Amino acid sequence: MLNKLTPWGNIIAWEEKKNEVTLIGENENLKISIVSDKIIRFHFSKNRTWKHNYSFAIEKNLPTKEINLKEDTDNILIKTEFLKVLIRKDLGTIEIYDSSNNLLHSDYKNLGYAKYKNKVFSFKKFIQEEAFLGLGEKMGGLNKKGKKFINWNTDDPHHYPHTDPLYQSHPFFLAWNPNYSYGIFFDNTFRTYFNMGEESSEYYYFYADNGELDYYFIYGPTPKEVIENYTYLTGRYYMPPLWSLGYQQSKWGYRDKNIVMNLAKTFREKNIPCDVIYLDIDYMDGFRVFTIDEDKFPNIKDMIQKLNNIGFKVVPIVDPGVKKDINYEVYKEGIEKDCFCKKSTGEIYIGYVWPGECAFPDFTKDKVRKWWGEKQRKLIEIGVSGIWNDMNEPSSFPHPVENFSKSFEKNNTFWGIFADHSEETFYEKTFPKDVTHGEKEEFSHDEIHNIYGLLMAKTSFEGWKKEKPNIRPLILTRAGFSGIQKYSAVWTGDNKSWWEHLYISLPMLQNLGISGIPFVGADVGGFGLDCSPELFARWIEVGIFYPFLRNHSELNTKPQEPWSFGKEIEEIAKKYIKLRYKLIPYLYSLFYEAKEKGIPILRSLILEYPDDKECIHNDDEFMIGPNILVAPIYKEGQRARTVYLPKGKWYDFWTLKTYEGGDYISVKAPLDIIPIFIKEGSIIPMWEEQNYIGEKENEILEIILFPGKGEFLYYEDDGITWNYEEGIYNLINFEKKDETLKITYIHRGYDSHRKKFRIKYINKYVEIEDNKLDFEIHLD
Ligand code: MIG
Repeated sequence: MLNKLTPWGNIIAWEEKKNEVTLIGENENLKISIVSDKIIRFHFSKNRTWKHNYSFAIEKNLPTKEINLKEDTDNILIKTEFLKVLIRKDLGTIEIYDSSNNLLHSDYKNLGYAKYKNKVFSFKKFIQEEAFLGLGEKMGGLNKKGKKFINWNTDDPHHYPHTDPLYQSHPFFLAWNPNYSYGIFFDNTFRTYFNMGEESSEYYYFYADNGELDYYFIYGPTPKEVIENYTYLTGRYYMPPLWSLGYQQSKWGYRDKNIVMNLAKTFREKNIPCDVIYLDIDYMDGFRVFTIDEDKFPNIKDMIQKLNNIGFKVVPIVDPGVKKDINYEVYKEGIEKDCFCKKSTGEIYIGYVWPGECAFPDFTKDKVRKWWGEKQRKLIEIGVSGIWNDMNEPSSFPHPVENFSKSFEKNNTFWGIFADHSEETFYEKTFPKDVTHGEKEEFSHDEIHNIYGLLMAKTSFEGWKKEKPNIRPLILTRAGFSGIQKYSAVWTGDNKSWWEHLYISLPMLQNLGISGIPFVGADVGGFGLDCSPELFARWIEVGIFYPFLRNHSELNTKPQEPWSFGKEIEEIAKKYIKLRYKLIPYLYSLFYEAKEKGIPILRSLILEYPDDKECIHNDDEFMIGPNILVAPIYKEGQRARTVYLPKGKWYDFWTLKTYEGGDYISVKAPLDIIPIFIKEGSIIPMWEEQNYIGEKENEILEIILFPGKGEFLYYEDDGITWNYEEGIYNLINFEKKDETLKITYIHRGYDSHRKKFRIKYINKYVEIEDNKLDFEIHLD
């Protein structure tokens, strides 16, 4: 195949203008700009022009730095504080070195940029790439080396080990070895392909079906710094509303008011904490978006008010498909205002989703985003606290859904077409190829497809902000693209109640985190099929560590609420959900780090121990922040497991037994125990248990200390408003030396309910009033 490609050729000349170097190649040109001393952009022309001088993922104007360039007979050399980019004139090969002249990254021969018809390629030579991480939401383990992937947002409910693609596209990977990490963000929204050594042991490559070769080389050297730099480009998540860190309950089939009210009452009667109840498509009138089925949900505003009164928030689903029904206001308006996607012939594209024939909003248009945002008012007025965006790949069936679901139930054949990826299959479950987007039909669906979900989530978020400027929403989305984290939380779609899917959530969420998305979760208990009692117990044990914690399941599956599996499992679920609520101050502080630096809450061990190879191989463990290591049980009947503990001392969370890390240990795990280990020197802020956020004033913040030295940055704000953006928050640094604890306000802007710290250290409590600014206490 390689010989079919046209390389960009040798370099003939170069010119520099406004912090941008243009290298004139034999066949194409390359613009290089320096975003920072660690981020370099390479943007190649296509047919000697650059049409794609915009980005859907990077929404800010990137500053560029002055370029330090030197030329000799053979090479062009560009230097930043940390990097040297060397371009060989004869072949156009790009090599990147660190400041001590170690080769970090290199093009493969002259194929750093090559073209074949509309496709643009970049081939890279294997240097020391021992692992590839990131790439968003993919099946398979943590390390993507030796595998290949396609990015084309797809509603595929199977999630088999080889299923690809799924709902999200993140053309970003992090290349790791024990000495350094770097990342590449390929800023191209067309179908993109990543072959990470599946074809060759000499090279790996990525390409796109169309668009331009525009990518950013992102240096670490640590994995965390790569993520920080990547999210500097694509953006970071805001502080989530505090209640969204609570337990959330959902099911397709909560189909009337009584069911919902009884559900809420049961949580409170059983004293099982819960903050959110979801309304799936059942609440709508004939699946018409922004309507309510008044028969099943009479006076829904009152229902939501009653739920709010007992501590529940309500989040409804919003799908993009608008039922084709001229008597239906949203459809009528959409037609009048020219809001729907069209075919190249100019007629409105009609597909099939739950409501039957549907038109789909074109979120690339400003006026459509504004219109759809305003439509949300209807939901906001009845008192919802967030918006759940589904089907936004966009998913659209080629024939009516009734037929579709029948054939699906019978033999699954329809979905099977995704087993092979011939060109046509890409369009079987979404818009056809000839749909266009944009004010002047300037975009093909091929270009917009992967960002449809991103634009919808942006619309939901921005629409919300206009309607309720000072209340943070929970926006949840199934589809997304790089940068989705600016707007939304992400759940991993239609998994099944399989042990394999409990396992797969572990590397999948780690890689989503590495891809810049901190607020992630999989449906606890599994969406499709019936969950067994044991599987539910094991899933909730790990689920309380998912940043986004939601139990959700499909219509007509067996009940999956925490009490549906008998008393023993109910007690286990209760114990763990309560533990989740105790950990919320810790989790919320980690969200501050995510907001500031993009560092995920749920972390691959490699983020904390970047030079420890063993961490790459143990993707069935993860860390929550820097202190808590979780080693889930994900096999039926399993009552013990081996755990890899990185170097240092560790404490068993349950028994406080000490372990020396840097080795594998074996631990028992009876049904009600998930192995959890705490790093020496850890400082973990906790609240007392509560049934929902805000039930208690939390006047006491417990600070749990473990022997050894450590530090933790604690964050707090009102958990509701955007006032933190004006400095209304507190940041408190806890620093533990061997026998002293130093407490320092880094920022004091919020008058919290907290009156005391209760320091817990080896079975001893010390209570201190929080009325002095900085102080140090002696623990002995
Ligand atoms: O075609 O709204 O992933 O969470 O319950 C199925 C019904 C549509 C898919 C979502 C799932 C949701 C379901 N939806």
